[in-house]
Amino acid sequence: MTPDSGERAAALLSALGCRGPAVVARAPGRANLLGEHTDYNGLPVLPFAIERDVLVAGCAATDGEIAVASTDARHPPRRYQAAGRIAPFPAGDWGNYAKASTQALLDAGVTLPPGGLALRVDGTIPVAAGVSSSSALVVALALAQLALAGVSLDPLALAELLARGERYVGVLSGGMDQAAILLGRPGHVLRLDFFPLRCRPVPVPAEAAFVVAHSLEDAAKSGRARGLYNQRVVECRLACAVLAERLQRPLEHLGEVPSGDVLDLLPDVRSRAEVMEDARLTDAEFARLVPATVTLADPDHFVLRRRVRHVLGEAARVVQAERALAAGDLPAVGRLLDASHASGAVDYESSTPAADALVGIAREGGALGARLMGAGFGGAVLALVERERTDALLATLDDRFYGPRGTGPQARFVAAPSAGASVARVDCPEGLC
Ligand code: NG1
Repeated sequence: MTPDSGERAAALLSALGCRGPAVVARAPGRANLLGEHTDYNGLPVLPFAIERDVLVAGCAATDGEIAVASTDARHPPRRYQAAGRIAPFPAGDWGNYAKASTQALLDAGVTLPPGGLALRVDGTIPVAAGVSSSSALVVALALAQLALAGVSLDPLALAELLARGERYVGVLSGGMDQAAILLGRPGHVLRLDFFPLRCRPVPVPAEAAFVVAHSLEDAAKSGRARGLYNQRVVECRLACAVLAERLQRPLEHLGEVPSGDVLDLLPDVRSRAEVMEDARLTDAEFARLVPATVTLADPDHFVLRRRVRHVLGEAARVVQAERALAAGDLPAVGRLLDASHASGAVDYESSTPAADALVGIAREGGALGARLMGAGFGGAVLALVERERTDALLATLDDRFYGPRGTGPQARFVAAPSAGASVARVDCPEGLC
């Protein structure tokens, strides 16, 4: 728990008015030093948990339903039954994140209390900013439900379970966020590898500091960003299928592509019919890679070569950054951040003019490197800066980016690598039991 979270937890418990034992779960947001759009390709990332968090207080109910409420007025109360296949609320409804967490636990065979649960949420993570407020919500809700069910799961297994579970909301997400949130460690970034999930904490040199700066354009997965993100995921899957055909070997994801120059084997832009022919896919095989139920930005236009160039280059940058951190070479890490941003902007087309401008200002303001973080299409930039130059960087961002746009300092903050999620039992909230 952070210093302010005790008070926030007390307020949540008081609003719930639990008459028996209660729990409080905390899940932080995450930043990502390097490794964007690599996780779902089975390639590594270097994220860290931040101090901003989601708290969920909960206790048993008696009406047989899960009731979820939030201190955020944009998130009205929601109720649902926790049994079988839970039908989603309309797309974009915040309650689907709660249903996603419950469905994941049911799918894993967890038995939830039959009388239902009352859950109340409070968060300090900026929403739709690429710092994983949605995954923090899913993780905190899952930890609260598990604790109320008296079940504890291994964090790696839980991270994989919730990564799959979050796809309930219609996004083909990878596993970086849930793992970073559950496994975060103060003073460290996490080298995560996937399929299966593995985690290696990497110490961050003491003189390094990180600034998260919002581009002032939301990257809402409940809106436009969902189709753009899903499009990138299926483009990678289709590129992988084309490579499997060209190399005449089975490939499940781009992480299995043998080293060497494979880019020349890929066409750049393909229609659905062309890519099916290139990869010799049947309708059923295409539907497995590109499920008809997910929203895409453009279902008949797939960019292949440039997407793979970003993904493979980004994975190499993660490996180089881990080495540079171990050597204490922060300027080298900064250069890798800059290269990541350029690759995301040009090859992955996931940046925006506002994010490009913010990255440029951050560098001119003394950052060693800066890049758009998370899925992109809006959201926040991460800047790496020498600790002693942090205030100067913040002042430059305020003067040159936020001031002219009429926004105060709330849009940017210093993010320290912090502890991962936790859950505590409160045996007698406010002496009510
Ligand atoms: P954000 O920006 O937190 O939505 C998304 C995915 C990650 C990863 C990054 C891109 C979800 C929940 N998370 O992160 O798995 O693929 O984009 O690196 O969709």
